[in-house]
Amino acid sequence: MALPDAADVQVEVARFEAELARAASPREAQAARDRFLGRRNSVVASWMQTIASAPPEQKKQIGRLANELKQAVEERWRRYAAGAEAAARPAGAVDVTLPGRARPLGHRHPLTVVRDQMEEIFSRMGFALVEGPEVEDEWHCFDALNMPAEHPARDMQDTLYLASPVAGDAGAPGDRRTLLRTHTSAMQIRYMLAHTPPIRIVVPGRVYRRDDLDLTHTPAFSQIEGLVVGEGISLADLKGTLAAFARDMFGTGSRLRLRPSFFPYTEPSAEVDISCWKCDGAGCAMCKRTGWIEILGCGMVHPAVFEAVGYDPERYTGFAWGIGIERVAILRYQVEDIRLFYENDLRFLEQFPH
Ligand code: 2NL
Repeated sequence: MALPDAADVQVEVARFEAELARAASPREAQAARDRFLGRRNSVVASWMQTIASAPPEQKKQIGRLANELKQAVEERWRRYAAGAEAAARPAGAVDVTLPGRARPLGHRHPLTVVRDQMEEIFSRMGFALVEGPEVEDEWHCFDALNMPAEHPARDMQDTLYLASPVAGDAGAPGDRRTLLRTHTSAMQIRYMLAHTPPIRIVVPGRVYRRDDLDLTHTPAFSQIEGLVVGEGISLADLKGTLAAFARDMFGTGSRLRLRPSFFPYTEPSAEVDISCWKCDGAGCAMCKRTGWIEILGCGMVHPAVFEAVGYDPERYTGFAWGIGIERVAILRYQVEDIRLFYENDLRFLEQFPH
């Protein structure tokens, strides 16, 4: 074969275009492409072969021309294939072979994960899940919970009062100023007013305190409270219930410790520590070298609370507890600033199992 020169590139490209134009089917077009670009017996391949017999000073030039032809033919082929694909598709038709547009997949907030897990544990133990209003009145939030008018928790310094009273809530005597609930206990009062024992409920939800934002405080946070009322319910039932919860929530090796405390609505009252899940009680940074982590407050329901809802305190006893959801999440995930949970920065939120 004669050695190709620059003019031959134009000639061959024109010939390829003509063959594509003549092709009556995709198969014929592909055959034309193979005649120009194929590994064996194609135009480009035969040009490459001439390099071997060419004079040394021309080898480089022929190689360049072969490459130029190859690229020009490939470019024509890409254009032809795109056009053929578009022509085969009716105007306005959707190309169902296109990959879908990926949508970012959302996930639960870490506080929701913790809350869901606690709800699930208690619901498996037979507790009913109850939710109530965040706007409450002083009677349900304080009076009924053995916190009379002069109780310090009712102070404007601690509680967020609303301007207007809620109209016509029957059954609640006394002062009717409205407020943002400071604990979900107000809902347990509503539940007891509407039901007779036995009662086994957990009440999750957002609660409000008049606090400024800092590392450990927010004016709105969430908790889960529990309430059991029946005949013959004892402190042993309280401890057994919370121990079973701790083993499920924090690991089978969890041990429980009750320290005497005080709440107006329980007597006796206790703070509950669980053995540190990091060092198993040996003492580490997580538990501040004590081996124990304070996790919730609890107690036996105060007789005054039963009187407020019309239960006979001689007949019924019960226990209650309250656990902070943020507190558990902070301890579990070792988060140093509670505000991170509310800023909704995905770089923070995506770090946790969801
Ligand atoms: C805490 C722990 C607690 C309760 C909440 C309660 C509810 C009713 C009656 C009696 Cl209706 N008690 N809830 C009891 C003990 C502790 O919360 O650390 N609170 C500040």
